[in-house]
Amino acid sequence: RPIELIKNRSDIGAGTRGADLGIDAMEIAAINKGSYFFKKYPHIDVPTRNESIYEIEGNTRAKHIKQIYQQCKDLSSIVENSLMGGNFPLVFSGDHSSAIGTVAGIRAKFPNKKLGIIWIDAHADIHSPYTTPSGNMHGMPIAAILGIDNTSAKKNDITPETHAYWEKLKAMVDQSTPIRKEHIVYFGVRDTEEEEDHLIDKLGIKNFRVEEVQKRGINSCLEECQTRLQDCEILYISFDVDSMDSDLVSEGTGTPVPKGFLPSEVQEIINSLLADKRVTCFEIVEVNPLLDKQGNKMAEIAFDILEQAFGLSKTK
Ligand code: DIR
Ligand code: MN
Ligand code: MN
Ligand code: MN
Repeated sequence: RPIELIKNRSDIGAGTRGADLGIDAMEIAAINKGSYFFKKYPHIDVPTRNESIYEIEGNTRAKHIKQIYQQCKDLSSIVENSLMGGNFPLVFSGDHSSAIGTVAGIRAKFPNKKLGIIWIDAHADIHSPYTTPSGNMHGMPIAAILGIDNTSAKKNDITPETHAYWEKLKAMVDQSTPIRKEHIVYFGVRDTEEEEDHLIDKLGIKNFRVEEVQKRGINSCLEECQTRLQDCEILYISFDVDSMDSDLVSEGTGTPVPKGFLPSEVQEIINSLLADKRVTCFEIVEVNPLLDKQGNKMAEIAFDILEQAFGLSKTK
């Protein structure tokens, strides 16, 4: 399938501004390397609603939820159309709340196929407005995708508007063939809150921790991942760059976390996963050049990973 680039420049789901600039930072990294990666493939720009950052936000437990809903809806139809056209959508997003839209688009095109999700991230992103410590919606996509919200662990009061939009966000993801909790696999999650730990435990979601991957070896972990996802007909990979070790990637991301993967480890994981023909869509998120302590290093590292994963062949 031919690769189609989708540029979704939105950062309103993160706590710090600037992840929307990550996409252009990666393109600049490519140009500086003399790579034609971004010229080689067709691209679509998703219109952004970042201007809502100037509005007073009443949804303090789900900041910018109205605009994020619309952003995800637009991204969803663009991903759906890309898949309709027989393409492989390679999605560049700002903050990770976008994944609700991406998965909604995949579900819209393939409502009856069993979907597996591989989430490479320092964070579990399984909060809801009821449990979030920050109100930042990039910490919530997995909960929306699974249609769960852990109201039993509820500690936040939310406004009726937040409630209504949260329900709409969950409903955006077609659940005719429900996405199964055992078909979500984390790699590198190491910075979670208690409510998230409870939920991950309760649902039994597998997390390949950094130390496990390093001790057991990448291949053994990937084999287990394969077994866990063997019933799936299609796969989506979501790559949050904060999965990598913050000390090695110059903190060019909104919520850097130490003790993460080396870029080379992430590369090996992604390359092996992409060899699986069931992979239908890939997304990269959370590159924030404004926070980079070493020029544009995070974007350069992220681009190198993508180029090695996708750049060598015209199709995926
Ligand atoms: C934290 C941080 N769990 C929160 N989450 C991040 O605010 O929900 N997710 N950074 O990407
Ligand atoms: Mn353009
Ligand atoms: Mn994330
Ligand atoms: Mn993260």
